[in-house]
Amino acid sequence: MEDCLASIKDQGITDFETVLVLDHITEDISDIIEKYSDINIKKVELNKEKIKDRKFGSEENAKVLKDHSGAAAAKNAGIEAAEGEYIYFLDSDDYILNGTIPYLLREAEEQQADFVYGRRNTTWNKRMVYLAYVEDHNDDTGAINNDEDKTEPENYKKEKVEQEISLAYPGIDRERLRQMTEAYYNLILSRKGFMNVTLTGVLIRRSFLESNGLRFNEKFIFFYDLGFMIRMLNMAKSFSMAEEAVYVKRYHNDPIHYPALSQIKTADRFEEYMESYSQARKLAQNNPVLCRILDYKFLNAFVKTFARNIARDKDELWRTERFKLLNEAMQEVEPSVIGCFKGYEKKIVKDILSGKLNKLKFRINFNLGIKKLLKIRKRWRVLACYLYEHYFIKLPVKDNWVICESFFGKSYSDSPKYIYEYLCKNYPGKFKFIWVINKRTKIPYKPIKVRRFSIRYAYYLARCKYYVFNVRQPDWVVKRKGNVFLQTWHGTPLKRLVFDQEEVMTASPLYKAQFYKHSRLWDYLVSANKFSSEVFRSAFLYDKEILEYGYPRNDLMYHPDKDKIAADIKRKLRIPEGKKTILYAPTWRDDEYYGKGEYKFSLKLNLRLLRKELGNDYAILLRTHYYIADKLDVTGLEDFVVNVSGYDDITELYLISDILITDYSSVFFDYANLKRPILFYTYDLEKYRDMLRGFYLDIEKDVPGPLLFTDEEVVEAIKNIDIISARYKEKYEEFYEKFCSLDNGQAAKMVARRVFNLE
Ligand code: C2G
Repeated sequence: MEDCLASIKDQGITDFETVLVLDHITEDISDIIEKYSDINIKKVELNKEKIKDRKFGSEENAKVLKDHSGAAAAKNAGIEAAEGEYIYFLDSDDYILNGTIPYLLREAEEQQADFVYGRRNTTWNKRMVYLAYVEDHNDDTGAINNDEDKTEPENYKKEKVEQEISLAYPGIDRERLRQMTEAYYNLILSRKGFMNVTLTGVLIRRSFLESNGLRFNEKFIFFYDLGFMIRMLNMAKSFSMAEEAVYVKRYHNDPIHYPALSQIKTADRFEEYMESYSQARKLAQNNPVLCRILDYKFLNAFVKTFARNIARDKDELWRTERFKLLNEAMQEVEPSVIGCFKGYEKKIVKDILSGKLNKLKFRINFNLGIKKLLKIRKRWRVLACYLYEHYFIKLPVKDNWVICESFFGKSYSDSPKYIYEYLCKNYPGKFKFIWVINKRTKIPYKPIKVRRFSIRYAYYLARCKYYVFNVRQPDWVVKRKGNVFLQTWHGTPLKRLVFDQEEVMTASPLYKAQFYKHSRLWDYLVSANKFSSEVFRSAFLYDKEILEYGYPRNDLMYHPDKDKIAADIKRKLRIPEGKKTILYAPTWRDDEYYGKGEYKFSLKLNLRLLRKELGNDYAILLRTHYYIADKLDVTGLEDFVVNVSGYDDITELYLISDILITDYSSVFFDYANLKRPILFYTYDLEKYRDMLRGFYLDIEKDVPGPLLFTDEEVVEAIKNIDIISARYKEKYEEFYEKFCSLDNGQAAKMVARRVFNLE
């Protein structure tokens, strides 16, 4: 709600009121109201008595929405309370771009319009991130996921719209006809074809609402604004669009706790949809343009969603009552709208029209099959998943098969590596191991190697009893009887995780929902310290067993021969003898990505300066996070910088480093086991902490080294590293005690024994 109110505050207008309708909320929001006192807030609380009589349509809806009056009632109460000349509805989880209201107002005044609508963009980002995006891209609409698709629908030309308007408004004068045609045409075009006839982003003249007695139908929960919109469109003498006004609609990326209305899944959404559609259709009867808009919307919902439900043999209702409902509604549809659809879609509409259920089912299934085949041709992973779901899953689970995966098969590393090596060494022959690895890597003890998403990968996922993963498993993996899933995770968290993050800004808005689903499969979760255990419980909503024994991946740092091992690694990496090494291992940035799991990274550390100042004594090991797709160019610096981004195991790199530089990566929790100096190069601290992620620690107070913001500070710190170590001695010890004291070289053993039931 803060984002919403802040966006109102930034509109640059003064003569307005904010009617805040509270639908039986339980939180105390007095602080927020006080903070935004200058936007003239008028609180309206919905009637507690009325809620008892609230009808939800079904028991299921009642479960979801109990204790609320619903969005329709809230909006109606808002209208009653509003005193201004215009009304603009803004849902408390959405916000508007700066200047939106003034743009709409200007348009309404200039056109003497009954209502004016703007554009609507959808996003899952919070406002500051969105605005930063808008600024960065020099794009005044911030068109992330823009709803718009300005292609002229075939079969629906401007002349046709004009013709129909003159039918709907007999006697309309030429100028008005031109205006209306423009308005309708824009409405149709600017909303993804005819799709989104919705109230969001519309400024309405209040006298227009009042004189027509327009209110929302409180019986509806999800599709309450359709009838309202249709009546508005039908009754308006003129309406128009303000291009620059942008309503930003936010999807919720925590649909588990806070689903948006559109994300609530209840069984009878369909019935409500149909009822709301047919009511709206009746209201639009005399207006052919509106009928077409509605019909198009309906057909689209049918071909995109409903048709599939009929074909899936899951719910009998779809083939009986719902099929009948669809058949009846389809009879009313304007034949020329059906003409807007092509090929397969047109055919299934005709099947419904003629009531041929079996033919329809066959056609849909056939089409889905073809689509899958085409996908398989393009991507093997679809085939792998298909085989997993249909065949491999039917083969028996093998009791001694273990599948290990670290960082999505990008390396042989991390805790799975150390648990695996412990098992191989101490229980030879007891297990058969499968390692997921996407490159040619030598792995000791000769496991079976498979590539992630290959057919063999799917095969072993289905057949292994044990899973040892340090990241999440693919979405399609299910838990089979007997499966034991050991999730080692990959770091003590500084950055907030999943459900502890206010908003997730990764590439997928469904992140929280997916994470929830995936983590339900885990049986054991490894944690390096008490702090992590507590975080994992809240961030992952994890309630099964936690193995709090330290990190298996840190065992190496307690190896009796660690100095000899380090010398070998240093030689292997050709680091000149006598030179000290600095490991620079930054993390990734949530908002800088090419696509899912592929992130950008621009190096902010001035390596040339570092070489000039420190080149005689030091070499730099440059290590990007495993998500980073960019290959950093170090040409010309080969004598000073070794790019170790492709090196498998970062623990081995810790061993050979005299100093660690990082930013917000969890690497410092592990590195602290060595008690060597750590520097934090946090050039984008404010953005990262306050906008992107949020932290569990107070980084300015709790970490065992200084925060540095410029290259010069980094150079100075390295030159004075002994002074810094002395200064941080006490803090370092405290930090070690809290985060590293469980590590003692035995974690792999402890974890393995517990999970694999070993003596
Ligand atoms: N890592 C690495 N090189 C880097 C950064 C990270 O090898 N330059 C490895 C380390 O093992 C590190 C792990 O990846 O511990 C996780 O990296 P983070 O930077 O902490 O980021 P993230 O993958 O988002 O994990 O609970 C921990 C969090 O999940 C963070």
